[in-house]
Amino acid sequence: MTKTALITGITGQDGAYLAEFLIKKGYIVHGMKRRSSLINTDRVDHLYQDPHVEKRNFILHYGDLSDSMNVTRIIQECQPDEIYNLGAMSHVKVSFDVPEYTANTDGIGILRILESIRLLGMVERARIYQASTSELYGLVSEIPQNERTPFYPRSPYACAKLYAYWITVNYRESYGLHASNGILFNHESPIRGETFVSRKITRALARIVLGMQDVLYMGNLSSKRDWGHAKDYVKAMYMILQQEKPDDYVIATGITTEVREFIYKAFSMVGIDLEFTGKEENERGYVAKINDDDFVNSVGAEYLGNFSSRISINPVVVEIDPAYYRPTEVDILLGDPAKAREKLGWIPEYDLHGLITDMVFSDLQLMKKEKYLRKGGYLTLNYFE
Ligand code: NAP
Ligand code: G4F
Repeated sequence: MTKTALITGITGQDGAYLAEFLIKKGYIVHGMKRRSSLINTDRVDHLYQDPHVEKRNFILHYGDLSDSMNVTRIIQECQPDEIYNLGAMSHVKVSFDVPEYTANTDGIGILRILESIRLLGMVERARIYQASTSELYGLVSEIPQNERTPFYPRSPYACAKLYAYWITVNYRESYGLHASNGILFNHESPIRGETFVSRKITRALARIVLGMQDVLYMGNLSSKRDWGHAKDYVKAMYMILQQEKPDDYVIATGITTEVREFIYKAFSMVGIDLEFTGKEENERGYVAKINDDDFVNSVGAEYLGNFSSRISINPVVVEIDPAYYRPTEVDILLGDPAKAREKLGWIPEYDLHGLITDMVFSDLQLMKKEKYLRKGGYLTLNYFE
């Protein structure tokens, strides 16, 4: 029997990888996409099928998690066996700017899905995945964090996700819905949004070595995150919904790394040794050494001369801009994925080195293309914050 899945947030990082993964498994995938003034389906364009094709396995519907009737109608039309609720205003810093919108989408969005399932009499049919987050742990009460660690949210985003977590548990306990939370720690990829820290770093690194940017401006370099690869994490989402009983799972690598260290590792991929001096707002990262062979092999011989001469004048490539600090910070996240390993059999394929390699080389390729287009006189987009 062909299964049908509905993914909210299909145009996002996880939505795109999950759609690809489920289609390979033979699913018919429906996705909710928002209307935007510019087309925003870049991440899923390779899955797009012309609406005139018969028996499509990838179908997009206009929708928004803040619109109850729209959510109910889409579910009624698709009759999904599995619903993955990935749609969210997912940027923690931005949630301080748009707290009410964040609460509506990230908090109440899942309630609209859960209620629709009840109203449509689909309790026995549809399984539901809620994209919960390690941000719930916030001001952590223990290290590492597992499924029993208390929550202490530190942002409007995390507060909204706290409601979403508990309403998912409540509908499971009240009405017997097959509804589960994946408490996912940070996961990144070459298609990560440009303003999350990992992608901001790998994009800036590529631009700096190619001579398109001088300095990377950062916020808090000392916070620590448990970073994995999004490709591994969407597999966990699928595995969670294949379990006979619904439950909640931590998905993480079990290793935590400072933002500063992430930057150091990314630059070392292209033969650049960084050193950091100074404290807090006066901290700077500068190029201490260029390993020419590694630079040439990874970036290209034609870029070495220009980069070396720029660095000889000013070696500083990382500076602090307090505008990127958050009103309340989450200092350390480190997940314990033992339950997922034992019950789901989930084991990630990528480690941090593999993740950073994937991102750095993808952004180098992307920026070389941009540079080439600019040289040819074509307009390219910036994607800055
Ligand atoms: P993302 O790249 O920011 O994608 C978010 C998706 O949600 C996009 O498709 C976005 O549409 C959509 N969306 C935003 N507001 C919406 C609304 N009002 N109605 C319907 N859709 C809406 O996020 P991600 O990294 O893929 O994360 C997926 C989910 O996992 C999110 O819920 C996030 O909070 C959660 N999560 C992420 C991580 C992580 O490290 N990546 C960790 C834990 C949990 P547009 O493309 O139109 O903006
Ligand atoms: O990459 P970030 O913006 O991710 P954050 O805040 O951890 O949230 C992400 O992971 C959560 C899971 O734990 C998801 F639920 C959420 O949706 C999102 O995907 O920031 C990571 C760290 C923070 O401590 C931040 O203060 O990096 C620090 N940071 C330092 N400088 C910066 C910057 N973050 C960003 N975005 N930009 C900076 O310039």
